[in-house]
Amino acid sequence: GFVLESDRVKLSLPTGESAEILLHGATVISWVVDGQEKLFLSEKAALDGSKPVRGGIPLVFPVFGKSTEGPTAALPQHGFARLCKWELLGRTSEADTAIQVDFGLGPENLTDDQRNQWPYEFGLIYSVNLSMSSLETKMLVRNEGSETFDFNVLFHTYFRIPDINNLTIEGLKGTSYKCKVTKSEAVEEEVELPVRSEVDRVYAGVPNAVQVKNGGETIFKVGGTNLEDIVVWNPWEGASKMADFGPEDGYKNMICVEAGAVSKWHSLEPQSVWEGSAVVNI
Ligand code: TA6
Repeated sequence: GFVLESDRVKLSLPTGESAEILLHGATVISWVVDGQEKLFLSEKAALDGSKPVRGGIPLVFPVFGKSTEGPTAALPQHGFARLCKWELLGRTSEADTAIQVDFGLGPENLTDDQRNQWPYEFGLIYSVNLSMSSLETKMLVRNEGSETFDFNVLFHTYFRIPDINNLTIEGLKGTSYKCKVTKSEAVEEEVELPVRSEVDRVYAGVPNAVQVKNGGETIFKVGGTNLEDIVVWNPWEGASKMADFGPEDGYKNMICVEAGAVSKWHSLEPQSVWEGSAVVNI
């Protein structure tokens, strides 16, 4: 099923799975499988468009983090995609086992300030595909201008998990990463990476799908196409310093495992298209 409300789209399958996407940021804020919510959404998250959503799957484009130089330096952290109201393009397919909805964003949807901050002619098409045991998010970036531009893309996915103290992440061993907490670089040594304190790492060039495990059992498998990097983030007790993070100990029930193209710039020539997708399997 497909229901359009004033500020969101609701998708559902006859077998009970569902997803909810706000037009604000085209942010997926809910994904339910087997009656269970799979995404973490802060109880203090602003859903009215006044700020990016703290939880769900905010979209990062055209810059990951905050640039201090270059063509994205004027943009706020993580760019504008998560701040804008997207256009609903419609449902592109619907069957008993899967349903897809597409959203679009271009310069016409930006404020004058945002257009001045990043003055390129671009077109984004964001597709969310709900199936019985997976959620696929796909971004198509088109350069509609006459100047080459550089960009990052990332699906900033907040997973809901039973307990951070039982969590491990498999699939990162041998991959080099940059750690923002310790401001260092290293190669991952752990087959199963535990998260028992604040973590904020960009793993560059992750070869295969990554598994998020609870007590040794895989609860999410994160794979994709053309998204070479994985960011792992948990703010730990630092969550209490974020005005929109709640409950205060909610960090115990979330982990961000974010598929993206962020460790280097992707360059897109005029009239070219780039496409990347992330698939999360239960
Ligand atoms: O993806 C990790 C990260 O870039 C962290 O450095 C952390 O700050 C987080 O995103 C949240 O950023 P936000 O701008 O949503 O507060």
